[in-house]
Amino acid sequence: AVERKIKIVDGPNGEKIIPGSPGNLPLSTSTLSEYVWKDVEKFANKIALECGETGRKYTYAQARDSSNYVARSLRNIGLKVGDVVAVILPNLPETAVAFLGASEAGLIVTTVNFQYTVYEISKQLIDCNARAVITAAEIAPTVLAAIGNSNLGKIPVVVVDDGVQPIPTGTIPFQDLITKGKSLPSLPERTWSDEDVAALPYSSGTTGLPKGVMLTHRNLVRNIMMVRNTVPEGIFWNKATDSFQEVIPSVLPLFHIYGMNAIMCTRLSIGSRLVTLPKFTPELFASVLAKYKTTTLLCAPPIILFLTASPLIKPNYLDHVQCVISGAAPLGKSDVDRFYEKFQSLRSTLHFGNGYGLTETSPVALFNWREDKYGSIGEVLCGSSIRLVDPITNVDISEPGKSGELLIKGPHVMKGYYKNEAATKETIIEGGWLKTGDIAYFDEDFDFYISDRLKELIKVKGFQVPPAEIEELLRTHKDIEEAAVIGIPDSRYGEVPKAFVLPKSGRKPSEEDIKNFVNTRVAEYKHLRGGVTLVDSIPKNPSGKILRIKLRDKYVN
Ligand code: 4UW
Repeated sequence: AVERKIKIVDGPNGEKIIPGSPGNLPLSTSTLSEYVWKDVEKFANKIALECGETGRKYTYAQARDSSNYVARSLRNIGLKVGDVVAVILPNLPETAVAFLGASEAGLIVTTVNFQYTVYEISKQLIDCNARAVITAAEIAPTVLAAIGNSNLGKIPVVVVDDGVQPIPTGTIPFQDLITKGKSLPSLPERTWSDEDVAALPYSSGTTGLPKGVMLTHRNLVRNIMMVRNTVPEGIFWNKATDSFQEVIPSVLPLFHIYGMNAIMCTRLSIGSRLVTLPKFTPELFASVLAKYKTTTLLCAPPIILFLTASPLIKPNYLDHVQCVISGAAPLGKSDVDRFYEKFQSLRSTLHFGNGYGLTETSPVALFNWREDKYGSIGEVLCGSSIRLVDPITNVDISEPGKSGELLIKGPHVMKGYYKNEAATKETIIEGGWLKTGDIAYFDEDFDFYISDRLKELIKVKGFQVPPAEIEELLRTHKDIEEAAVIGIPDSRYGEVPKAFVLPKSGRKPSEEDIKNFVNTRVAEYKHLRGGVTLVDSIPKNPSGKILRIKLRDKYVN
C-alpha cells in the first residue's frame, strides 16, 4: 500500500479542492507532433507501426518523415492552418501518419467512427465544416455518399489503398501525399501555438447530441506528460531502449480519445511498436497475440472479458505481457479474478491498471495501479485537481465514503465544445471546473471509485451512445410522436440502449419496425438491443426535459 499525502485545499467559495498526486510537470510549449516525435532519433530504426493483418510497416524514421510529407501535401492541395480535416479510418499504420501529418500542417483533425452510416458521417462533417476527408477504400463509397448528402461542396477526398479494393475516381491516393510530398518544399515556420486546437473528437458530454470537443495541442501533450509523471515507469509504460521495445496490439479504435491520445500519441512518444488491427475479429486478434510477443495490453472491459472467455486465446499468448490497462467503462474485481484464473502464470508478475477519464479531459484524469483495489479508478493525476459536489445540495464533499459529482480542473481539460458556447458554459463552470456527470467517492487513501452516472450517456462496450441522438432519429419515424432512450445493464456489452416510444394517435408501430428503422441508420453498437416499449406518455419535467431516471426506476430497477 502507498501512503498518499493529500491535503484538501479550501477554495474562495467554500470549494473543497482535492489536489492531484505530487509530481511536477516540466514546462512545454510543443505542439502534438513535435512532442510525439521529439525522441525519434533514439529509436529511428525500430518499427513504430505495423498492420496486424498485412504486415505493412513503418519504422520510426519512416513514420515521422511520412507524416511530414503528408503535412506538406495537405497544405499543397490548398488546406489552410485551422481548417478541419476528417480522418475516417480503421486502425491502420496510415491512420497515425494521417493524423500526425494533418496536425503538423496546423489542421484540426476530427476523427470519425469508421463504422458510421452515411447519416452519421454527414452529420459530423457538416457540424465541423470539414474541408477534406482522409478515408480507406472500403469505406470510400459511404464517405462519398455522406459528402453528397451534405452542403460541403466538392472537398478533397484522400483514400488509403488497401491493395484489395480500387480507389474511386476523383479521389487522391494517400500514398501520393507521401511520395509527392517528399519533393515539395519544407513547411514554413509554424504560425500557430500549442494553445490552438489540434483534435476535434465528438462526445455528447453530460447531455444532448454529440459535440466537437476542442482539444488543444497543449491539452493533449500535457495529458501525456501527466500520465508519464504519475504512473510508474517500468511497469505501466516503458521507453524503448537498445534491448527492449513495448509491443502493443492497437485494437481500440484510434478515432476514440483512448486510442488516439492515451495509446497512439502516448506510446509513439516513448518508442513502442503498435500493431494495428483494422477490425476486431476474434481470429485476427488471436493471430496477432500468437505472432507478436505482446508486452502491454491497453483494453476496454469487453476485451478483457473476451481474452478471458475465448478458447482462441491460449494462456501462453500473454506470457510476455507486463501490464494490462483497462479504461472507458467500469471493470469489476470479479472480472480481474476470472482473468487471472485463466492466465495463472501471470498472477505474480502482471500489473493491472484502470484508467478513468473522458474525451473532454484528453482523456486520462485518474489512474489506479494498486493491485489490492481493482474496482477503484485510483489517484488524481499530478498537475490537476478535482472536487466532489453533492448533486442535490451543491455542497462540496470532503470526507471519505460520501458520493458526489466529480469535477475536474487541469491543463488536460478541453478548450470547449466547437461552436457551442451554451454547452461549454454548462459543462465548464466558474473557476474552470469540468462537470463529468459521473458520481464518485474516495477512501482513506484518496483512491477514488465511480459509483453511478448522473449524465444520460449510455456506454456500449465503452463506446458512447447519446440517447438524444437516437431519440432525434426516432422522432423522424412516421408513426412516432415522442421517444426516450435509456441504457440497461448487459453482461456482454456493459449497457445496451432501450427505447420508450409514444406512437402518434391512431398508430401502432411494431417493435420490429422501430428496431429496423434505427438499426439501418446507425452504427452497430447503437442498435436497440434493449428492445422497444410502447408507452402512453414520456415523463418530462415542466421545462420539457425527458426524465429518463423515471423510466429507469420504473422499468429497470
Ligand atoms: N471506469 C468507469 C472507468 C472509466 C469509466 C471512462 O467516451 P468517453 O468520453 O471517454 C472515455 C475515456 C477512456 C479512457 C480514459 C482514461 C484512460 O486512462 C483510458 O485508458 C486507460 C481510457 O471512454 O467517455 C467518458 C465516460 O466513460 C466512463 C465515465 O462515465 C466517463 O464519463 N468511464 N473510464 N475506468 N467508467
